[in-house]
Amino acid sequence: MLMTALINAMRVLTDPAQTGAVAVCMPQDVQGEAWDFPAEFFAKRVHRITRPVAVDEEIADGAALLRKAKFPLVIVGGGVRYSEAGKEVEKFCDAFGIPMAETQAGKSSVLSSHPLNLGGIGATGNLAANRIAAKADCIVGIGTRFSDFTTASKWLYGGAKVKIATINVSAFHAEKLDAVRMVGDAKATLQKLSKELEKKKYRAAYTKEIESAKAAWNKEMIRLANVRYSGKTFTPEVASRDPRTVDEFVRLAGGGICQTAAVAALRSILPADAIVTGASGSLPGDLQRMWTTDVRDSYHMEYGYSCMGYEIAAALGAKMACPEREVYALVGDGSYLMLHSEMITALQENLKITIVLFDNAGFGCINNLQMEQGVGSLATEFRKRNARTGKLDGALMRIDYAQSAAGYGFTTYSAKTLEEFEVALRDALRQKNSVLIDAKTLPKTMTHGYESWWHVGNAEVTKSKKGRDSYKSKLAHLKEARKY
Ligand SMILES: Cc1ncc(C[n+]2csc(CCOP(=O)(O)OP(=O)(O)O)c2C)c(N)n1
Repeated sequence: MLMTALINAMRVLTDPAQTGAVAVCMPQDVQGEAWDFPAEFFAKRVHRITRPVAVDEEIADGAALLRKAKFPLVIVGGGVRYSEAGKEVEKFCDAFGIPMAETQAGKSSVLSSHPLNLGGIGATGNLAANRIAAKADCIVGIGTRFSDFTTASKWLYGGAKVKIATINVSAFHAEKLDAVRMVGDAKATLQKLSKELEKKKYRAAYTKEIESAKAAWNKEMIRLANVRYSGKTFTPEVASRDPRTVDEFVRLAGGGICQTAAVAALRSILPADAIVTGASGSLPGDLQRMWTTDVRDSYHMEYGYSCMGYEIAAALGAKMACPEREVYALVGDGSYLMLHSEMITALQENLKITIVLFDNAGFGCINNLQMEQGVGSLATEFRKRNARTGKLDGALMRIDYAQSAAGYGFTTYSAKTLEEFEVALRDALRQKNSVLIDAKTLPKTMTHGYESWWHVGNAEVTKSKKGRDSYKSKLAHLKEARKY
C-alpha cells in the first residue's frame, strides 16, 4: 500500500492542476516495522511537469469571444506564476493592447512597471484596476481561481453583458463564472491563442482609458505614502472607528506610524529582489494595492484562506528556497500572537529573516468590518476588561513585541515614527541575525475602499441603523452581482 501511495503522492505533487499538498499517513503500530522494498522502486525517476495545451475548438471559442470585445481585461492569477508565463502574458497584452490586473497569487509574475499593468484587482484592489474592470466588456482570467476577493464577490464585473474567458490548467477553475474555457497550461495556451488572434488582426479599442486610470492611482499612491499623524485634527483613512482609539494609541506608544506610509517606505528601502510574505489582516490589502515589483517571484501572499500565522513560517520557507535574498515577513500584531514559532527554527538553522510587525493594538481589519456593518467595536481592539462595564472596553494595552523577540534571540528595533522605522529597516539590512521590527502603527491608517465591495454576512434583523443600512446595501450589491 505504501509503494502505491508514494507513487500517487508524486503524481499529485507534480500535477500542474492539483499541485499538492500530499499527506501519506501510516498507522502508528506499523511505523517501526522493516520491509523489503524492491530496489527498483528507488531507481531514479523523472517526473515531468507537463504543459497541456487547450484543444483547437476551445481556442477557437476563446478567440471568437475576444474578437468581439472592445474593452477586454486580463486577470493574472497564480497559474501564470506556476506556469512561468509572466513574459507571455506581457507579450499577449502588448500585442493586442489589453490591460492586465493582478490577483494576490499573480502579483510579481508580471512586471509592475509594464505600461499595461494596472496592479491589484478586486475587493482589495486599487482604483486603476477596479475602474477598468468595472467598464470591461470581457474578462480573460489566466490561471485565476476567481476567488471572492478577485471578483469582489462576483460584483466587480457583474454586468450580464460582460463575457468571461478563462485559461486554466484546472477544468474546475476554468469553468468558473460560466466562462468560455480554454483548459491548458497558461504559457502554451496563450501562445496558441495569440496565433489565432494575430491571424484576425485583433486589437482592443482602448484609447486614453488605461493611462488616465493609472495616473489617478499614481496620484493616490503619492498621497498614501505621505499620510502623517497631525495631532487631534488627524482624520485616518478608515472612517468607522472608536473616536478614542487613535489619540489614545499615540499617547501610549509615544507616537504612531501611518500604515500606508510604512508600506511605501518599505518599498523604497527594501532591495529590489527582496521577498515579502504575508497572509492576513489589513496588510494583504495594502500590499495588493500598493506593492510594486519588477522582480519576478518576490511577492508571496497566502490568500487562499488568508491564514493568520502563516507569514513567519512562509518567510522561513522563502529563505530556505532563496538563501541569497533578503526575506521579510509582514505581519500584524494579531497574526504574530497567533503563531510565530518558526522564529526559533530560523535561529536554529541560522537563516536570517526580517519580521516587520505592525502593532496597531488589535485585529484592525476585523474591527473595521465590525464597525462598518453596524456591530460596533467588539473585542477586536486589545483593550483591558473594564471593571465598570464588565466589557473589553477599558484602556488600550501596550505590548513590547521587540522584547518578546529579543527573548528568543532576535535582533530587535522599536519604531514609533516613520523616521525610526526607516532607520531600523536600513540597519536591519546590515544584520546577519534574524530581525524583528516592532512598528507602532496607528490604527485605522490602512488603505480603504477603491470602488469595490465584499459580500459579508451581516445581520438581517438588527436594532442598529448602520446595520440595517449595511444590509440594504448588501442586497443592492447582490442585485448587481453575477448570480453564478
Ligand atoms: C487562522 C485565522 N483565524 C482568523 C482569521 C480571521 N481574521 C482575518 S484578519 C484577522 C485579524 C488580523 O489582525 P492583525 O494580524 O493584527 O492585522 P490587522 O488587521 O490589525 O492589520 C482575523 C481574526 C484568519 N484570517 N485566520
